[in-house]
Amino acid sequence: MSYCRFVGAALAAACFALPSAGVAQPKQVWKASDVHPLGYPTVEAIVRMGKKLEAQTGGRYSIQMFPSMQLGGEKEMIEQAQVGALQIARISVGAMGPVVDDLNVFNMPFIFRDEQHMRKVIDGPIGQELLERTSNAPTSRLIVLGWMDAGTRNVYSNKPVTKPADLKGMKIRMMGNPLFVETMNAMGGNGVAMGFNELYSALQTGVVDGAENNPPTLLAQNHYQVSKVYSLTGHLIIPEIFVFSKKNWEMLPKADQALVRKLSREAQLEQRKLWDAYVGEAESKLKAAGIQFVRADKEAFYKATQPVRDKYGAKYGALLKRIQDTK
Ligand code: GTR
Repeated sequence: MSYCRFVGAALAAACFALPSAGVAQPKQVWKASDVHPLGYPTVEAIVRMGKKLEAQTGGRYSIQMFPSMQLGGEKEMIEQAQVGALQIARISVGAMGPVVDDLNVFNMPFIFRDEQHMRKVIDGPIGQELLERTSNAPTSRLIVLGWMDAGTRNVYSNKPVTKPADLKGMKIRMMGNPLFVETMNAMGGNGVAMGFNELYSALQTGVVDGAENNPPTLLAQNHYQVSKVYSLTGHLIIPEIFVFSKKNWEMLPKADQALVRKLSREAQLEQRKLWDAYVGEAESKLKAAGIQFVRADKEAFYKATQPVRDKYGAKYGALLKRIQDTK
C-alpha cells in the first residue's frame, strides 16, 4: 500500500509506502525547509544528514532541501509540516512558542546566563524532556528530531542602543510571539511582530527601525546592508529545533524511524561544530563590511525585562529553578 502526496507540479512528490511482503518500496524524497540559505550551518547539517540517509538506505530515502524561505517563513513551514506537505522543517523555538507553550520557557529574556548555559540545558534532561513534551503535545503534530544552536540575539539598527532609553520611539521587529513583543517593549522600544520573510524590505523602507538577531543571521540575510550598528544587548539566547511531520513519521517502519533518530543526533552534533566556526566567520565579515559592534549595558536590559520573566515565568515554577541550577 502506498500513499503519495503531490504539492505543486514542479515540486518533488513525496511518497510514503507501508511495507508489504514481496513488494519493493518506492523511493521517498523528503522535502526539508529552512529560512536560511545553502551553506548556513542549520541548512548544511540537514543536507549532510540527507546524504548519509541516502547512502545508508541504498537510496530508499533522500532529502531535498528548500532553503532561503522558498516555502515561506517559519509559520508557514510549521503549518506545512503539520499537514504533511513538508517532511522536515528547521525552526526557531521562538516561532514554536505559540504552538507549544512549554517551549516558551526558553523564549524568556535572559533566561540563560550565556550560550554555554543554554547548551548544558538542551544537552541534559531538561532538553530531552522538552523534546518529548513537544512531540507529544496534541497541538504540535510534529516529531522533534533534535536541537540546533542559534547563538545570542542582539539589537541592530542604524544607531547604537546601549541602554533602554536609546530604544525610545524605535520600532523593532520581533518574531511572531507575544512574549517577544512584550520583551522589546520592556526593553524600552516598540516591538513589532513580523514574519522573517518580510524583514529585509521592512528594514530597507523604514517600516521598522531595527531588528534583533545573531551575527550569522545578520550576515546571511543581508540585513547588515541596511542596518549598520550591532548593539550587544544579548537579551535572547534561543535554541532551534528540527522536526518531522508526525503524519508522515507514523507511516515509517520502526527501523527507519530509528535510523532517522540516529542521523538526527549526528546532525545536531555536526550543526554545533559548523555553528561555532560560522559565528567567528560571520563576525569577521560583518566587521570587514563596516558594521559597528557596540557594547550595551546588559544589566540595565536585564532589570528592565524582569516584569516579563515574572509574568511568563510563574507557570514554569520548578522547571525555572532547574534551569537556573544547571551548571
Ligand atoms: C534566526 C533563526 C530563524 C528565524 C529568525 C527570525 O536566528 O535562525 O529560524 O527564527 O531568526 O528572527 O525570525
